[in-house]
Amino acid sequence: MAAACIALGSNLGDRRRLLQEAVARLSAEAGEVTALSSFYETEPEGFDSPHRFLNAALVLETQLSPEELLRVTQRIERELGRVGKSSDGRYADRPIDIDLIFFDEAVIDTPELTLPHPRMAERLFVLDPLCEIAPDFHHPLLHCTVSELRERLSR
Ligand code: PH2
Ligand code: MG
Ligand code: MG
Repeated sequence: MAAACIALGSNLGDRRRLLQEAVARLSAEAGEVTALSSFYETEPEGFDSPHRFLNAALVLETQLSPEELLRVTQRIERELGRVGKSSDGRYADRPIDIDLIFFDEAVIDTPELTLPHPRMAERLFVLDPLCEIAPDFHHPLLHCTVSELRERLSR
């Protein structure tokens, strides 16, 4: 059994319902959701959009491998209306985004999957919710905890 930390975001449509539906599907199809953060209203970061995000994080206890979990999260994104990601590397509005942040202390770097998530340490919209539910989770490459990462980022 592994503990995965997952970040959720939505800035299109009924954001709260979409986040709740993503949580329900993850717990039905991928394992047991053992912690769920509050929902955080955030400004779009890294791109311009009038649509604010709701962001959240959860901890999932799972028997799946990281790659299997990725496939499940990508299928749930499609089922909840996410259309192809931007090919030019720019961010776009989306009804749902489900990102793997940690999978135990696994370090993975393949074309499909990078763990820990390579930009998590720069993102308050990931660190704030994660800090609420998993402050002591250890980053296997930065060798510090989520709450230490959160303290390094000033508002
Ligand atoms: N996700 C991004 C880029 N920018 N900004 C906010 N506030 N919340 C997000 O979830 C988010 C973002 C890429 O996935
Ligand atoms: Mg993302
Ligand atoms: Mg994503």
